[in-house]
Order: sequence, then C-alpha cells, then structure tokens
Amino acid sequence: MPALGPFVLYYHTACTVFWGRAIAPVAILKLAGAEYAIKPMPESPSGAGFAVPMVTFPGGYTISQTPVIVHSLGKHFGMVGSGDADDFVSNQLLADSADFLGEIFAGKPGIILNNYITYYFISLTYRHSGSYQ
Ligand SMILES: N[C@@H](CCC(=O)N[C@@H](CS)C(=O)NCC(=O)O)C(=O)O
Repeated sequence: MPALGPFVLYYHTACTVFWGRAIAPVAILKLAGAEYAIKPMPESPSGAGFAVPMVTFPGGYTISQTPVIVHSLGKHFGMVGSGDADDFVSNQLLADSADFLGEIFAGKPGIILNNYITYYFISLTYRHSGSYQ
C-alpha cells in the first residue's frame, strides 16, 4: 500500500451541512485510514474541475468528477482488485452509480430507483459468486 499522506477534499460547506457527492470519497479515505482534510469549495484550486467534489492527492494534483475520484482513490489504496476485469468492471459500476445518482436528483419515481437497487443486488451477487466477472 502506498504511503498515506494528507489528502484534501473540497465540497460545499466542507461537508458540515450535508455530504452529497462527497460521501463515497470520504468513506474511502476513512476506510483506508488516510490523513485528510475537508475544505469548502471556494478554497479549491482554480481550474481543477468544474464542480465539487474535488480531491487533491498527496502528489499535489487535483481531480474532480466523483466516479473518477472514487476509482482513482480505489486504485491508490489497492481497493479495485487486480487485472483488467476488476479495473474495467469497477469503472462500469461507477458509471452505473453516476446514472443512479442522476435519477435520484431528477426526482425519478421509486420504481425506477428500486430497479437500480435490484440491479445492484443481482450484479454484485453474481460477480461476487464468480458467475461472471
Ligand atoms: N459530474 C460531477 C457533478 C458534480 C456536481 O454537480 N456537483 C454539485 C454538488 S453535488 C455542484 O457543485 N454543482 C455546482 C454548484 O452547486 O455550484 C460529479 O459526478 O462529480
């Protein structure tokens, strides 16, 4: 595992009022036991992304786009498994999650949201059982 360093996550109100899209990056940082700080959006590096969340890595570079942040943190901490299949499938699941979040924010009916939850259940169950990668 790479050396843990000070990550900086930028989000509205520095996550003091709500977690929003920052919840998954924060969960990964916590799970990894990383050192991190959370700062409000106005303190984010100019031009590093269109919207928050953004994360500055210990290497000094900053990225935005939640699925990319999650995948990058996952790779950094060795949480995406090994090999192309794990890498590519985890990317697909992140894209699914971005769609899911979009449907929630769009106020789509519960039946559609339930379909996503059923899909996740089936997909993760089959993948975990090795029925398909
Ligand atoms: N595709 C981006 C969307 C980011 C996004 O829309 N962030 C919201 C907060 S959750 C935002 O900051 N919107 C612009 C604003 O409120 O000024 C992602 O997945 O991170």
